[in-house]
Amino acid sequence: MTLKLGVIGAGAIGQEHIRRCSKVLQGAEVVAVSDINVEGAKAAVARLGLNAEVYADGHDVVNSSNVDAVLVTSWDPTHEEYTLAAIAAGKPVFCEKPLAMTAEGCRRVVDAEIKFGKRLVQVGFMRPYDAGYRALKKVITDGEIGEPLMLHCAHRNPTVPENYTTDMAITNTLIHELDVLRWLTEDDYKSVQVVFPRVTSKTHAKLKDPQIVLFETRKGIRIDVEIFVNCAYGYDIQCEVVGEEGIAKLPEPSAVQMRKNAQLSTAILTDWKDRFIDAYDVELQAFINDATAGKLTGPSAWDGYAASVAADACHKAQNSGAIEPVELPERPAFYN
Ligand code: NAD
Ligand code: NAI
Ligand code: ISE
Repeated sequence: MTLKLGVIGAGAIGQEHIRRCSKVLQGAEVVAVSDINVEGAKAAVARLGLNAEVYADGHDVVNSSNVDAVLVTSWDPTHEEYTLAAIAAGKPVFCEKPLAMTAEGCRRVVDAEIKFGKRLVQVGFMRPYDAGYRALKKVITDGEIGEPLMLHCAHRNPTVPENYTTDMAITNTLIHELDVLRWLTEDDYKSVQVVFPRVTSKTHAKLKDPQIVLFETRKGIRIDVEIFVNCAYGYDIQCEVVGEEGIAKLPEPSAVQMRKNAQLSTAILTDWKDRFIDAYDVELQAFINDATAGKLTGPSAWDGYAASVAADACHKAQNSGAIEPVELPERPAFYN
């Protein structure tokens, strides 16, 4: 059986996901695409030579009788609306992160899914599908470094556009760590503080960059994450886990080592599309397989909610400068 996909949002990642679902992965076909920039959507469909209907309104994609499942790859503030629409239509939906702009919005999705009575939502948290993060997690769960005590992480982008603001460092960027570090440590956040170092001259008036986010988890692990989205030199994701008996570090992406002009060098990637290219393939193949089988197993609406509860506390901490509590309610049995 071929799963017929409708995609809402044909920007950077929308086009990437349309390409991989059409040309790389098995068992799916993109039959409908929409974008508020309709000409952009038409151009994306034409470039890939697809036989897909282009709609001006995302709700027409969700409600098309030809569409079995939906990918939401439009701007962050649109995710909640389209995900709720897919649930109302009873269709599986892969929603890029964040699931919604606030925990309250994510909770509406969780409540709608529980009311529907079956999991329909997978959130686009791809890092748990990344081979490097999986290897790092195995070292921890095998007990090779003892109990984790501290994590030192960095999320660096070379540059961001003018419309990227201080709060987006949390909802658009840190949200990946907010999810993957819960998964990695099998723990939840207890409190958070945000510290602003000297500001880089490469940023603009509406973005304080870099930021340091400090967490304490329920088990007492201390985590520091540097978010630096105008770091200039590359796209660089770091995660070091300090345990009782040793230290484990996220592997670097493989790159050829060069000896040339009296230099020893390895290239650093510059684009998120390349850094997690395999993980995006794996997460979406899982979604296609699971949606076809009628049982989703990937990052859930609850995971999206848990990350947003922490994100809300980070926003509060950005503004107060204080240590703010992260209060995640108990997980409903539906998600066990
Ligand atoms: P983008 O700006 O390149 O693309 C977004 C597209 O959505 C644009 O083409 C825009 O016209 C369209 N759009 C906006 N509102 C829409 C609406 N209501 N209906 C339909 N289309 C709409 O952004 P992007 O980089 O592709 O990011 C898209 C989403 O993917 C974001 O939510 C982002 O957080 C997420 N993302 C995730 C990762 C990841 O690593 N998991 C990487 C990149 C982007
Ligand atoms: P983008 O700006 O390139 O694309 C967003 C697209 O959404 C634009 O084409 C825009 O026109 C469209 N759009 C906005 N509102 C829409 C609406 N109501 N209906 C239809 N289309 C609409 O952004 P990008 O980088 O592709 O990010 C899109 C989403 O993907 C974001 O939510 C982002 O957080 C997420 N993302 C996830 C990544 C990941 O690693 N998982 C990486 C990059 C982005
Ligand atoms: C983007 O939306 C992503 O999700 C990337 O993975 C992240 O590194 C970047 O900061 C976001 O803007």
